[in-house]
Amino acid sequence: MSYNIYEINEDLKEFIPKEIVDLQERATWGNPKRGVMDLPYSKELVEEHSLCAGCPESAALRYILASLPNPEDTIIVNSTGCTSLVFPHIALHTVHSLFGNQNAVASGIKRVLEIRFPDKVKDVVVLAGDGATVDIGLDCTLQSFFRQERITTICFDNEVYANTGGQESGLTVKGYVFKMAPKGKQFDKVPMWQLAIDSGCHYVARLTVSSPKRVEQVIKKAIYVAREVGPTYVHLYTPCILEIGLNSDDGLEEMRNRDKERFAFFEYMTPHAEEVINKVKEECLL
Ligand SMILES: Cc1ncc(C[n+]2csc(CCOP(=O)(O)OP(=O)(O)O)c2C)c(N)n1
Ligand code: SF4
Ligand SMILES: [Mg+2]
Repeated sequence: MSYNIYEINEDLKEFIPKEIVDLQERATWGNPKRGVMDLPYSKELVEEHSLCAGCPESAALRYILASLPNPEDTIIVNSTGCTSLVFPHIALHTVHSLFGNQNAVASGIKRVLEIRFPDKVKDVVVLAGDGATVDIGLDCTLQSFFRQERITTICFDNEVYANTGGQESGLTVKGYVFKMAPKGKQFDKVPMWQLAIDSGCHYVARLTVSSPKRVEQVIKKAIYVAREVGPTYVHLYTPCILEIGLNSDDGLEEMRNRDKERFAFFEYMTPHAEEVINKVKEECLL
């Protein structure tokens, strides 16, 4: 669906599903200044989901979708995991790839779109869990960085394979025990944000999703830099409240606690990325 090519015929409006009419009339299509401040007032690109009540992944998804500068021309590539439960409910182009392959699929899509639509900006954004991004998909993730693909990769790090019932991942904290990892993690958490820097990403950020505005800023920077320069990587802490034994209203406090330690806000950018970010700031798009 595109803001520019999509228009509801007034004569047929009464027969069009309300969801579609709402999107046309109250979504923030075509406004590059859209952001999380629009959430209370405009039509969201996701309204329903089947994640656990209070799951921080759902908040992360809302903030990310509200922050995309160009949603009508954005393609989201997803992988299997809890996040994938949300994708059928998103009013955007999405591709569900085989678990772990998401960065390879996104690379292909980005390249084809550049050939097919040379005069249009098409953003390709990968959204996947820690198991998909770092464990099973690490090869495809890093290779896309090495090749300097102009895509943004966002990792939802809940430090566990949540969707399959609680196996440890490379991003699980040392010593943590899960339902299906009873012996406890034997080695330290893999610092994926550092691997991303070492592998050629031009913008890298690590944060929790406790602050919607901060998530917005990071997502916009990552997307603008990916457009102009090369691969960008955003590492979000989205705790699995179910697996760490928290209640549905405890997610925010858990993230605020981690803001002070292993998920303290961290940002890296190359000089070229900084130039792009400064230009975007001058245009008041950040
Ligand atoms: C090729 C392949 N291998 C394994 C699986 C099984 N599988 C589905 S979801 C999942 C774990 C997902 O973990 P993560 O990426 O961390 O996402 P989360 O569910 O924690 O959000 C696994 C191993 C699969 N669907 N496909
Ligand atoms: S299992 Fe964990 S990560 Fe998955 S939806 Fe529930 S709380 Fe969220
Ligand atoms: Mg996970």
